[in-house]
Amino acid sequence: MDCASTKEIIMLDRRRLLAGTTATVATLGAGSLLSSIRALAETVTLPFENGERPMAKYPQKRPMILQTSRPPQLETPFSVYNEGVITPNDAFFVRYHLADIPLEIDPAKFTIEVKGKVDKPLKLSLADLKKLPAKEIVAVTQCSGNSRGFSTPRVAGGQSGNGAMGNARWKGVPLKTVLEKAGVQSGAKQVVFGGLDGPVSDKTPDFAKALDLDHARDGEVMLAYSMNGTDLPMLNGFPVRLVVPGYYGTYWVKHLNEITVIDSVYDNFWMKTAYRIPDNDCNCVEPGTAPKATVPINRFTVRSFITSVQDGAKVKAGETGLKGIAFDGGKGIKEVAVSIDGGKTWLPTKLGKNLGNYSFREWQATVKLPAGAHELKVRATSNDGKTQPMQALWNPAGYLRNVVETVRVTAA
Ligand SMILES: Nc1nc2c(c(=O)[nH]1)N[C@H]1C(S)=C(S)[C@@H](COP(=O)(O)O)O[C@H]1N2
Ligand SMILES: [Mo]
Repeated sequence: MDCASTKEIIMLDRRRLLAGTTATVATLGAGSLLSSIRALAETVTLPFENGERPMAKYPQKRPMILQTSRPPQLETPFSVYNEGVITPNDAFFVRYHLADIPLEIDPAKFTIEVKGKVDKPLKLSLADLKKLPAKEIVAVTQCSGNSRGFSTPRVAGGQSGNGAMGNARWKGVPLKTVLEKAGVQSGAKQVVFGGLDGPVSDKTPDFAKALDLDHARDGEVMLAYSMNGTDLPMLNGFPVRLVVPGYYGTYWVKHLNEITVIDSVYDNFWMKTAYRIPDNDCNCVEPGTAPKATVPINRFTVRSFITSVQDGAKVKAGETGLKGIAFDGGKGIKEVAVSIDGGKTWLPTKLGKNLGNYSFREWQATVKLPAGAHELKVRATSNDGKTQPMQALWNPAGYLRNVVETVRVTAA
């Protein structure tokens, strides 16, 4: 997508908007990317208290669940995960922290600065970046707050359902290559990443995240300029974002334009105060209590979902096919089991094609459901033997939710 086509999409949407079939989001100014937003008459109800959300249509997106409009936060309707293991770009969730997001970016003028403790500071254009050897990886990104709405007791923060995750094929340049080009100086400890978006008020801390130098140079962390074979959608970080396989979305800095090598541990608000988890084996605490010590959130815990049937559904008694997805923080999925009796007994499932350890892995099973009510459960185990708890673990920010999921159905 180039700049012109972004505008086309905006104009297209505005034309539809002027057609006046739906209500508009009145608080947003005219003439911007955001003015093309349409709040739709349709709503969805996420399965927790105060779960009702409007659907909204944003540029380059199909109707999505609107969490907030300033900044834009869109959740993927859960049925999308049943379409396939790759999440389509137009259904990929959107999360921002700061309302001043880029509305138009000229890819011909866009540059990424590499600076700080390097021998040779760089200013890379998009064309420069695309000349470097590229790599592809299929990887999930998931917001730390994915599924937070289910936290019991409830916690502050965006009340997301399970749709703040997505799996895409990313193409770009390993960060390692770029750091080697700049020449990291001895004594360097971390690399800090900043994007084009910023706070509306100068009291709000700008969004930036850091990775340890070894992690930044692992050859997997990459500067991605392509998502599922095409340019990144504007709202997912056009033209370049950081891809940090296996790590929570907070590190996947969008509209990445600043890479700074530092010789200390970065301690801005987003590293030192926000996005931290209890520093213990379960990264959890007794519900309602505070952890003694915390560490920055890092790798995903192992999760799995049933996607082919929704909670509360009526199904035909007898043989039924079940299907879903599983993923973890990068070891890969060893097995997925399902239960049709609320977790008393477990049945094996067949895993789908392996797209790599960072991807969603499809699973399928055929089960026999006698007439009556059933509690279906799904539980994944990763290649390092980690599995999902039967009872949800709790932490004050509602992160890392990976309880065994339950889908109640009635067979008749
Ligand atoms: N520039 C920028 N990058 C960002 C953020 C942001 O607010 N600004 N949010 C992060 C968070 S918390 C998440 S979960 C992911 C979401 O990526 P997506 O919007 O492409 O789904 O982007 C990350 N990168
Ligand atoms: Mo996030």
